[in-house]
Amino acid sequence: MGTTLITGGTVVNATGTAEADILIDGERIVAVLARGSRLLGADLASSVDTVLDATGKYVIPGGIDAHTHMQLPFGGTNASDTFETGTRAAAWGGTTTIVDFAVQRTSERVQDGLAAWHELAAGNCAVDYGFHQIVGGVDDDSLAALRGLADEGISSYKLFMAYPGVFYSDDAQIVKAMQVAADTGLLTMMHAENGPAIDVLAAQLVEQGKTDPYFHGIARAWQLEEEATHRAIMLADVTGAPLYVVHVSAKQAVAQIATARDAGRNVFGETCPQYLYLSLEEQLGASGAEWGGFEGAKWVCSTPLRSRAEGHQDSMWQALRTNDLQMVSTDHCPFCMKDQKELGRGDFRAIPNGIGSIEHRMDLMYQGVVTGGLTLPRWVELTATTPARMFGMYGTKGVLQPGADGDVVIYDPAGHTSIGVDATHHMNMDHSAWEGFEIDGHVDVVLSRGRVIKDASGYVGRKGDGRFVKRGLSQYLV
Ligand code: DUC
Ligand code: ZN
Ligand code: ZN
Repeated sequence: MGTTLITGGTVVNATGTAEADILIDGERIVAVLARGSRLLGADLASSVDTVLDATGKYVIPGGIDAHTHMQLPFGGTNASDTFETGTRAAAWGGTTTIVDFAVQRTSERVQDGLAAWHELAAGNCAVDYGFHQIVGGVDDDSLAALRGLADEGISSYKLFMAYPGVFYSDDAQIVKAMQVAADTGLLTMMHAENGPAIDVLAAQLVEQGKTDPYFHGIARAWQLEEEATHRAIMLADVTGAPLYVVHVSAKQAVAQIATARDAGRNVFGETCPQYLYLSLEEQLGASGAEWGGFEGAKWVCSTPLRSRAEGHQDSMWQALRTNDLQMVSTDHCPFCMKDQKELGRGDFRAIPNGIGSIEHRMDLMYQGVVTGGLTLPRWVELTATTPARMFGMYGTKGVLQPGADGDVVIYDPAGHTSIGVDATHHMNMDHSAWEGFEIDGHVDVVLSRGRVIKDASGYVGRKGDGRFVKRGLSQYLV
């Protein structure tokens, strides 16, 4: 692998920008050298093994997508990206670390779920990967297993207030799990939607013949996200556990998080590109058919897309600016239309929930910079630095500094990216929720631990390049 000099670019960290060159030796960054420094110049460029010219481009830490679901079992099928295909798509899109969710369901053992996830990922990933643990069945056995998770480098776990009978935890189970988290330093990630109420509303809609995908979003009303978010915050408060609310989509849920933070509570929230860009209205208007027809299944995810007229998307952008929300992950959970989403033809409840975006997150969020809503450092903070801090990887990941892994993206602001199946994306999906998006900016070169894995010729890495990241505790614990 040798030494690499990335020269001529604008280095962007969460702390600011600098005209600087980056020297990588083996897998690690060894120097970030202000341009004009006497250490630089012809000598250094001629003595390294590889020089990458980043003139006119941004040099940023590799993206960290802290919410992905490769092969997630859901609704009788599995998410369509394997660790091989999904992490390769990540590499194409400038994401060099993912944190995926190992799965435990009622009556299964956490240790077995985690071991199965290690087996699925090991030797198959194009980029580095870590795991959170889904705990879908809180009982004495899983609570005991939670206590050992941090030692295995799994410093966060997810509970669901939705999906009764599958992943759902009731309030008593949530309190017990949060007490363990408060004791051990685990970060509780919460799917905050009132599942029992949703299931009643969904059944009533289907009984009325309202079976199209559009009604998925109607059943999952914002009130049920707001209520669950508030309840999660209060349960976290009473147990002393820090809380991270995943895939926030309702402006009222953001307000709950903001109020909690203003009151000094250790509460955090992420949103996803789909809640910034896509809406119920598009889902409705997708095909011209009444209620949008089955085409709308492409946009079925949970939490659901929300009404643009109600201002949820604007509220997400604002919250990212004001730090009421701290991160953007994808919740990458792809399903094909054929044989997968189609399971829910005639009953939206059977449509597997999820959108695939792992390849597009860095580009989509760069649009925030293009439109002036985000600064360059905030772009990096939302997509790499805070994920590293939040999930115990900062220092080696999420920042360009000596000692950090050589996870680096050269991003061309003058480039252009066309998104979607027709533009040949690399996710294992037969459609795209993002078809037709035209993006200013382009991921030119991607390095993972010092090795170029994507350049102008395309993906040049290998399956198995990615390593398991044993994560430490969140930096946001107090
Ligand atoms: N929640 C997720 O985080 N991902 C997929 C489905 C869901 O409900
Ligand atoms: Zn969820
Ligand atoms: Zn998810």
